[in-house]
Amino acid sequence: MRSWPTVAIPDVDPKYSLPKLTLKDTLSGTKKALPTKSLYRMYVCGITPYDATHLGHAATYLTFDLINRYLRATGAEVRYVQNITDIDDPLLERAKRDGIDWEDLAHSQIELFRGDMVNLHILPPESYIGAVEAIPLVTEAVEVLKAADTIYSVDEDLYFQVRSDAEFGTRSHYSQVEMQEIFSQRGGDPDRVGKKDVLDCLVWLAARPGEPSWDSPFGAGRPGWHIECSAIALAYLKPDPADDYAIDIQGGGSDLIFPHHEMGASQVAIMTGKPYAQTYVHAGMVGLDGEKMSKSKGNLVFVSKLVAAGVDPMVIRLALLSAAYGRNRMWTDAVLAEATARMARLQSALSRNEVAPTKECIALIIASLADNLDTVRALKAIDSWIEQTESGLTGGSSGELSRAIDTFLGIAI
Ligand code: 5CA
Ligand code: ZN
Repeated sequence: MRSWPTVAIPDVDPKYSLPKLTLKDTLSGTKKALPTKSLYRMYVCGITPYDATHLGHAATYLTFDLINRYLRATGAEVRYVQNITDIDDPLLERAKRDGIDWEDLAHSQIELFRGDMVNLHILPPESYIGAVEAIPLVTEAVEVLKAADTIYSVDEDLYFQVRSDAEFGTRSHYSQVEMQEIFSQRGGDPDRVGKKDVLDCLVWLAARPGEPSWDSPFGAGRPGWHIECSAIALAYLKPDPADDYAIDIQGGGSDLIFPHHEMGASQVAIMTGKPYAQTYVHAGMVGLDGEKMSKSKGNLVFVSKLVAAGVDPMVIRLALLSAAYGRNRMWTDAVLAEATARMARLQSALSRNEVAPTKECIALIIASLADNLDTVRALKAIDSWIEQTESGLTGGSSGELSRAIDTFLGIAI
């Protein structure tokens, strides 16, 4: 699938040293430093193309954009892969509900998403891969799992035996009862008769009447959800045999911790013999009016609607940066109003002939981001600099600060 155009990133002045990036790791529950490397491999779960792009999606991709920007600023290369779940039950259900062709729905939503990503200055993935185009990779991955004796069939459908991975369940930290509950809420089928373990997940769904299907060595059908991401990640990130992990960063929103990322990590562990990721990063959920923003609740605020209403995408970005990425938070009119005011003050301060010293502010932005993407602290540093400038302090370089804000926070002023 075509990715979207890239955004220029200003270089970092070598006088600023960049500490190692630490990120909260879902598996260990602690902050963990990424090792210094010249190439990082990052996989982030992409959209299921309907109801794109709501502010929850935007917040999640912005989180990984900050990681991408920081690692690139260290001089490293970031091999970034994202998928599109362009065939799955929820997409088919939505297309049916709205009386449109599922492929038309997917294509129009992917196009909308691309435009939103460009507007928000989110760096594109190197590989942007749809589930449909990845079907041969999925069937190859299923063959590998089959050879490892971890696949069985129920009628014509193929299941992955999750307990074949001794570490299954250790990454998401839920009890068996919780896992079963969440599994059934998020597309799983714990009650299917014939399964060996209630949590075993579908990797190949045999063709159903009236639904799209593709030929495969296992008969006509379509991919299961979790294997889609494991297969795409391994094929496009190409793990380095010298690494102790298949990839460096695996990410998405916290709604994917279980079952999606647990199942995927188990599949990758079987396929590679290694733990999936060095760090598992999850962005918190963005909600509206006290509720998680979700397609099923229908309480969505869309990036494209805000932009069409005249909101500057950089203000949306600033608003999303104003809270800690890992926490669940609400989108309110006040959040947007605060970001609009902050942006106006920042623009006005940066346009002065004389500005307060900028070096310390830039160093603070860098140190804050290195510390688990602490954007709240980074924005506080910018606010203090604005106050100093407004109070008449001089000696700084507005060009240097605006470039650093662009490089690290992705906000072009
Ligand atoms: N296609 C799958 C992943 S393989 C999927 O979850 N698609 S999605 O369209 O539902 O979500 C796309 C991304 O946005 C995922 O990383 C998901 O975790 C994240 N996301 C969904 N809703 C929210 C929300 N309310 N707040 C923050 N992130 C969200
Ligand atoms: Zn995924």
